[in-house]
Amino acid sequence: QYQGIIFDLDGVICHTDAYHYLAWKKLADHLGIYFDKQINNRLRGISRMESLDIILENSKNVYTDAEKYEFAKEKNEYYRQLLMQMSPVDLSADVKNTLDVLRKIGCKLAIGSSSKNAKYILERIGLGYYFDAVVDGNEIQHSKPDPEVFLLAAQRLGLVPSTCLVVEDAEAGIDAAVRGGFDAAGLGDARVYSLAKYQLIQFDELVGIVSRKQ
Ligand code: G16
Ligand code: MG
Repeated sequence: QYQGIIFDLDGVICHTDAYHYLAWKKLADHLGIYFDKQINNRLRGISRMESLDIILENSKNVYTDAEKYEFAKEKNEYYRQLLMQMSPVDLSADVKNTLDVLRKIGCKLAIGSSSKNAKYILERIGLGYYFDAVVDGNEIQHSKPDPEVFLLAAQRLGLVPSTCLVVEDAEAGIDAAVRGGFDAAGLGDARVYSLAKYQLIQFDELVGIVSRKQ
């Protein structure tokens, strides 16, 4: 079986992807830039500044780096206001039970997230001390599709990539996993992505997948 599982956070463990959308939408409205859910899907797993560049593709203006920094800060303030309202209720019973079962059958569990807010989110939903390793956007130089975040997570677990499974909702995240030498399971938006070895309709299907692996 897989020795370790590395989970993406936004869109996998909890639904902060919806909050990212609301916060970017508020910034885009403020700047008078068109933004919709389809554009938002391109931001999954991508860093904050890279996300901003994608949003600004629809702007006629050219902004300085200092202005872009302010916009990213503004978006993060909107986002943090939404995160403040999160509590353990925002962790579904399905996700929590599955994590507990995976741990019980001997898997090491880690988070590999591009987000600089990952530790705060984990605290809000009651998983502050739960994982064996948490690697987030504060610790990496290159965000997904670069494999850095997952390679560091595997290293922290003391495991090699071929013995770990990555669980992702973003194509960029599945690309990162495959480039790093990991098998990947796709959820939500990334479920139908061809590079995902497993397609998850429900989170608890992970238990079967992990136990079946030779
Ligand atoms: C997440 C989201 C991305 C977001 C990124 C950075 O990554 O999927 O949409 O842009 O983190 O977030 P922050 O602005 O909080 O640093 P992941 O890897 O957890 O899906
Ligand atoms: Mg994600």
